[in-house]
Order: sequence, then C-alpha cells, then structure tokens
Amino acid sequence: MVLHPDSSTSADTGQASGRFDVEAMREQFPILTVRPYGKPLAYLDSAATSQKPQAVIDAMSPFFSRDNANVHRGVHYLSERATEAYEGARVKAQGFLNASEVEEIVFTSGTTGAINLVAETYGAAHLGEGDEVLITEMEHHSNIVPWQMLCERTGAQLRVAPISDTGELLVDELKALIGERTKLVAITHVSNVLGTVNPIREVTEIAHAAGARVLVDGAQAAPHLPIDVQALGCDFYALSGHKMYGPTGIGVLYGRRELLEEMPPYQGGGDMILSVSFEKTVYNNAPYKFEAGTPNLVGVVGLGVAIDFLTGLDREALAAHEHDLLAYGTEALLLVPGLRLVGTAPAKQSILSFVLDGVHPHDIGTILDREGVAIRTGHHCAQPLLSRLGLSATARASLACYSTRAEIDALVAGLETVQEAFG
Ligand code: C6P
Repeated sequence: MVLHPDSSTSADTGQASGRFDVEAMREQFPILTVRPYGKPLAYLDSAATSQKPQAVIDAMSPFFSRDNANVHRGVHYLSERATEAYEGARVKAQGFLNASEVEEIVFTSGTTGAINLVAETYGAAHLGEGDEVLITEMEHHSNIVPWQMLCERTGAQLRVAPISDTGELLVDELKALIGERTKLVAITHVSNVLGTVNPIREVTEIAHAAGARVLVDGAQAAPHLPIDVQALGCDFYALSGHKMYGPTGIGVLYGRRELLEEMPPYQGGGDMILSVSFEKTVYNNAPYKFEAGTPNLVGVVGLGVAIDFLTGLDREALAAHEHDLLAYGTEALLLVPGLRLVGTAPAKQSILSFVLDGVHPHDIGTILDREGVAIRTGHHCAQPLLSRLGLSATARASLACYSTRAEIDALVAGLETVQEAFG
C-alpha cells in the first residue's frame, strides 16, 4: 500500500520546512545501504540504538592511530592530546545540555550508568526510612530498578505517578503524590514506548516547591529535542551516546554543581582521588570524583563528534522532519485494519508503538524482518507500563533524522504481508 501519491519518490523526505534534505542525511549513514535478504533496509529501531554517521565512525579509529594515551596521568605529548580530546568533549556536552559549568558534566557508561550513580550516591546520602522516591508509570526499567534497590537498602518508599490511557502523565495526580517525604522525582523526558513528551519544567517546579530534587531520564529526548537543563530546571539529567548517533558504552550525567560537590563518590579507584594513604583518602572534585578508573576515552571522543553532528543540524528543520514523519506514520498505521496505536498523547516524539488484532508482536517483528523492516517488539524494558496498559508486548517503530516516508510505507506494506500470513 502506498499511502500518498508522492510517498515513494525523492520528494518523500518529509521536508515540512523545505530545508531538510533527508537523502543527503542518509548518505552520511553508511549502514543504511545494507540490504537485508536482498531488500532495502527500513531501519525503524532507532530508539533501541541509532545508526552512526560517517563522521562518528571516522573519528574513532584515528584516535587510536594518532592520539591514544591515558588521560589526566601523563606529562607526555600523547597523554596531553588525549586529555585535550577528552576534556574537549566535556565542553561539547556542557554546550549540548546548556549546563552552566563544565564541572557539571560527568561521563558515565550511559543513561543506566548515570541513574545508578545518582541512586547510589545522592540517593544513599539523602534517603532514609520513610522517605519517598516518586517515579511515573511510563518509566524504563533503568529508571525503576535502581530506585527499588535504593529503597530496599534505605527503607525508603517508591511511589508511582499514574498516566492516562492515552499515555499522558496525570500531572495533578503527580502533584498530589509529592509531599514533604518526597526526596526525589525521577521521570523520563520522552517515553521509549509511548513517545510521550513529559512537561519537565512543570514537574520540576512542582517538585522544587515541595523541596524534592528532580532527575530526568533523557535517553529518548537527547536525539530529538534541544535540551536546556537550566530552562528545564532539573537537578540531574541522564543520556546515552548510542541513542544520539554516538557510540555505545558512553553517556552523560548532568548534575547541579552544588549537588555533585556534596555527593559521596560512586566507585573508588584511580583519578577520583586527590591523595591516598592507608589511613585516609581525599577525594577529587566533581566531576572526576565520579569517574574512577581509565574512562572510555574513544567513546567520549565519538560522543563529542556525535554532539557536533547533532548541533550542526538545523534543529528546527530536523524537528519539522521528525514531526512530519510521525504524523505520516500515525495516519498510515491507523488505516491498517485491526491495528491499535499505543500512546497517543498530543505531545509525542518519534515513536509508533502498536498492537495488531490476533498477531503477537514477535510474529509481526519476525515477518517484517524478512521484508527488510527492522522494528523492536516486546516489553521494551518497561514491563510495569505494559501491565498498566493491559499488554505484555507491543511492536514499536521508531524514527530518527535519517528516517523516510518510504520506510513507513515499507512498514505498512509489511503489515499487509503479516495479515496475509495470519489470514
Ligand atoms: N531504551 C529501547 O529500545 P541505556 O541502555 O543505558 O543506553 O539506556 C537505557 C534507557 C533508559 N531510559 C529510556 C527511556 C530508554 O529508552 C533506555 C533504553 C532502549 O527502548 C533499549 S531497552
């Protein structure tokens, strides 16, 4: 099925703003020319991990052939070059998040690493028996389990703010759950299952008025939305490099300087100390206090280039392109008989989750795969959300800067094949 007469042509770029050239964009992503089973690839799984532009790929190997040495340790030429590259990427991350100080940027292994860091340091130092952590029903396991572990250790309670059936956060109910025992609100900026964009500024205002801190899980927001931690007013913001066109195994935790300074360290080891004796260790200042051991240097370098890539784009045009695709995909999927979209909040970004009458999402994913269409199926590491919605799995197509209307057409055509197979 072709939904729009122009949908499979090169005009098929979703160029709502007229400035976004998706074909030129796609040329920067070499993997998009792979042909699974001889079919054109429709990579609709960018929420799981994004593909990498040539600039990021090209930055990583030369680091090993030109700059590689350990950071902060050597007095020699290469160590200085490596340290410059590493700290240069920290400045880029500061700019990307609009953090007011570079010391507010901690490199982590990803969003999961960043949230665990806050739970084990800020959480352990500030929560006790009877205190509360408030999350929402739409959180990824990475923003649930670390808080459960913290609650088990400290005797604190986990509270959960509800969502509507369409996948919108019920802000009034969240507000009603915040009280003097609430020490921390941990909330996703964009849901990886529903695509819902949460009103973070409003949530931080409510939380701060009650004296609670706010951690934002930005894993799904960072590739799509301009992030300004000062405007959002949050205390912590976590993101993953691999979802924003960078490498795996690297991420960022933004933390307000005064909080990072007073937090205990995370792991012990090299680089996180100022001095060590058998009697006493003096810890380094933030952010180094949280970066024990030799870091993922080449990951940081790749992340820096991914940030350059993203900030070098016309973000308004990119947003228009991604919104056009979301609207096109929504309209297209709603025409598929027996299909129900999961997550229809008005503020939504780049995610199309759905279920199809009589077909398990895993079967959808397997049949689509043979058509060259890559989607994710299952619980998407958000089992409590799926239970809340009365589901155990969905099929999920997710979009990125290189996605096209033709890929959505391939998805819809693949769903016809699925329905033929299931009679
Ligand atoms: N979601 C998905 O397919 P890591 O694994 O640390 O890079 O990111 C964890 C994470 C945290 N929060 C949200 C909202 C996420 O979407 C993810 C990762 C992927 O939806 C893999 S499960």
